[in-house]
Amino acid sequence: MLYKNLKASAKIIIKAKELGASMAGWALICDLKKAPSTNLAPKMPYRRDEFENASYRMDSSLKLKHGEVHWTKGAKSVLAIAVVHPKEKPEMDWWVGKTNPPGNKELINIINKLCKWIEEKYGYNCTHLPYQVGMGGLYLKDACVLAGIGCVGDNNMIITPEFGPRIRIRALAVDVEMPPTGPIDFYPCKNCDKPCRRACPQKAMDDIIYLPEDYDGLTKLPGRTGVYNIAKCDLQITEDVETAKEELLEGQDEPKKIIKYCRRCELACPIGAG
Ligand code: B12
Repeated sequence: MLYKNLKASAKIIIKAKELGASMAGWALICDLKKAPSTNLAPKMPYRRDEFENASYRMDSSLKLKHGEVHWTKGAKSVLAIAVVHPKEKPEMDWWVGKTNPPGNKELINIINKLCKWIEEKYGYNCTHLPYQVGMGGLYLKDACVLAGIGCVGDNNMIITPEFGPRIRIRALAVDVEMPPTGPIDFYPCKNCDKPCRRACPQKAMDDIIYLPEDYDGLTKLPGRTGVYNIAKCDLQITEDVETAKEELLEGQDEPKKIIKYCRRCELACPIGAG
């Protein structure tokens, strides 16, 4: 069954790269249903009220509970794609008003084109998954691990062998089973002295705040060992919004507020930094 789609799965990965993806890989929905974030997120205590109506918007028609994933009807596999966000191109991540940052637009564009191509070439039902879990998306980092794109590093981000954590991710789902392309045997943080954790201005990775005994014995916890504190990290995100300054960007007539979200834990990682 899985073998049957081997050729198509490889060709779709090649096409994703032709369209601009830096990396791409397949994960099975049945594996994602058992993955750490899917199971831990609904049990996590912290969610700022604003999460529901601001950046953590929920689609009320989906009637999802906190942290719950909406599994697209009939979907069997997910293609996770990653686009590199190098340190030298910080603007890929900048938010000007509510306009999607250029990097996000690039990902959306690739997935849109890829969905069209897959449907025309193979006749599979293809769903462009939203970014927000509450809007019908899924936990993209777990998808990346299962798809072999990288591992969850000690900064709680996906670390890839080539680009380190400096990637952004998006995904599509298809209604056929594709052979999974991961996980891979890669974990570069073991002997690293963790500049990522020291770089955090909110000290969001200094203490263990999740324990396996509080989470049904789950050993794959935020920041790998339970150290990643969302509330503290989110304080920085809020501060970044509040302190955003007006700048005149190329091609614009007047200065606009640009939100440059903190990336210190990401940029401090030596993997793939060149
Ligand atoms: C909500 C959210 C946030 C929130 C809360 C973060 C959080 N961790 O919950 C806030 C606003 C604080 C945030 C911050 C950031 N985010 Co954010 N965020 C998301 C979002 C929408 C959902 C994440 C989520 O809720 N995860 C669920 C919680 C329960 O799990 P978790 O803390 O991530 O921990 C899990 C993993 O570590 C995993 N895990 C641990 N070990 C192992 C081992 C294995 C084998 C597996 C499978 C899994 C696994 O299990 C843990 C749960 O048990 C995703 C997009 C998406 N749809 O997935 C982007 C996303 C994760 N964020 C991203 C980024 C870039 C950031 C920031 C750098 C900010 C920025 N400049 O954009 C920081 C980095 C924070 C950090 N060090 O983790 C990228 C990550 C890219 C990458 N290389 O990993 C994503 C994928 C978005 C994208 N478009 O690419 N984010």
